[in-house]
Amino acid sequence: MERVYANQLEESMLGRDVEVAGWVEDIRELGAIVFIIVRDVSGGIQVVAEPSMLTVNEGTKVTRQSSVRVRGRVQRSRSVHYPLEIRAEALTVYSIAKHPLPIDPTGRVSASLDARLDARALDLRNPSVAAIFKLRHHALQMIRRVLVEKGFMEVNTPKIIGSASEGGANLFRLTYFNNRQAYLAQSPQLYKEQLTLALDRVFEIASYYRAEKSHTTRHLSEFVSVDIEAAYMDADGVMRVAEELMVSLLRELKERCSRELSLLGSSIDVPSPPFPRITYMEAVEMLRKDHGISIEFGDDLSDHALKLLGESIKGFYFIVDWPTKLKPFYIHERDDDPNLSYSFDLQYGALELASGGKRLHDASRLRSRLVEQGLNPDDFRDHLKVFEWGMPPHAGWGLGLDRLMTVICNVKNVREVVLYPRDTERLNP
Ligand code: AMO
Repeated sequence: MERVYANQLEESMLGRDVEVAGWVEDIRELGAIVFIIVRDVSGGIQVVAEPSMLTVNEGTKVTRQSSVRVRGRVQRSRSVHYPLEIRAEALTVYSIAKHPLPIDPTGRVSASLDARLDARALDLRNPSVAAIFKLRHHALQMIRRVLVEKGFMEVNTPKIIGSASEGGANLFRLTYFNNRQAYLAQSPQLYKEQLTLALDRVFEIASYYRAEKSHTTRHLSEFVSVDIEAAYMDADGVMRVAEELMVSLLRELKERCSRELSLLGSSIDVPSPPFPRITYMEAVEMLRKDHGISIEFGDDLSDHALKLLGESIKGFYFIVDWPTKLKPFYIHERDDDPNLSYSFDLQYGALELASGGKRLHDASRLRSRLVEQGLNPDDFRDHLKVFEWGMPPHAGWGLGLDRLMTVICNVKNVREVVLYPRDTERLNP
């Protein structure tokens, strides 16, 4: 018999025999009959059974969260929550959930985030938690679709690398390779730039690794980044790609995932491009005038400063034209003022979602910039040689998918939107 999911149960099935499979969410024994709520990934189903069906063998009774299959006839129910129910003819118990369970996945008994992450597989039986990962799944599909439509080719670059891609800090070192230092990739930066030489527009969605010492609600040791790089585009061009991607993504998620969004209490507005753009200098001036904070030219904007900016500028906006010395060696300085660069961060309020810019494509300037930033050009030999093979001008960005998902899902901590987060405190499960 064909398996039916909870969200497929419909009037036309009245009187028909069907099979459902999932976990027991609730059991209510009312004398001669038992109501069992069986839940699957798509929703809950009410099952009416005989009390004897609850006993498995040698007197063991089925418990909440056990895995079951029910065969029975679809009938109308009196429940306000479940207009249709299944009158069980057979109930198979595949495995009994051993109580006490570490958390209650119905969410009736609340648990700390740590306790939930320790029991993540079970936590995902909570419909609100599952909603986050359904949204993430749809977001990934839509991001891929939009970028492919814009002519970007999906690529996979190495995650074990021989030279740092974002400078020396925060690198995870590997000692496996004979006499050679290897690292886990912090980003696909150098590879995605090299690929524009022939493939023109590329994108990659992958995990990256940073030995982040800061224990915040937005930093992880392993995070997923959506990266793009495009030949013959400048910073404005790739900022437009980011705007169009955000608009399409949010519009479609609102249309297709309204149930998940409302479960999470998320009511994000679809922004209309162009997003506001403020320069680093304007941000510094705003912070001085409105909040009395003085920031020296070339200093980074602190968490506190970004929080204040985020209170003034709601939603998505870009901070552009950062001081060159604040940005990595590959960022192109402005033609009219080399102290500033063609760079941007995409913000959502106080939260940095993405950063990017136009890149240097001239080999000798790239080499000098490495030296200026205290890096050894010899370590970048393989990268620098590509720039002598006819490198096109190019630009790109990296978008933190996990951070974006916190905005979409209306949650504060990035760990909520990652299945098995990794940070300085957490390596398991
Ligand atoms: P950047 O270092 O700013 O830029 O990273 C890009 C985006 O990735 C996300 N991110 C993180 N998310 C969670 N935990 C972390 N530890 C973490 N680190 C970064 C952020 C950030 O905005 N190569 C450049 C991008 C480019 O220029 O194309 C880069 O890696 O959302």
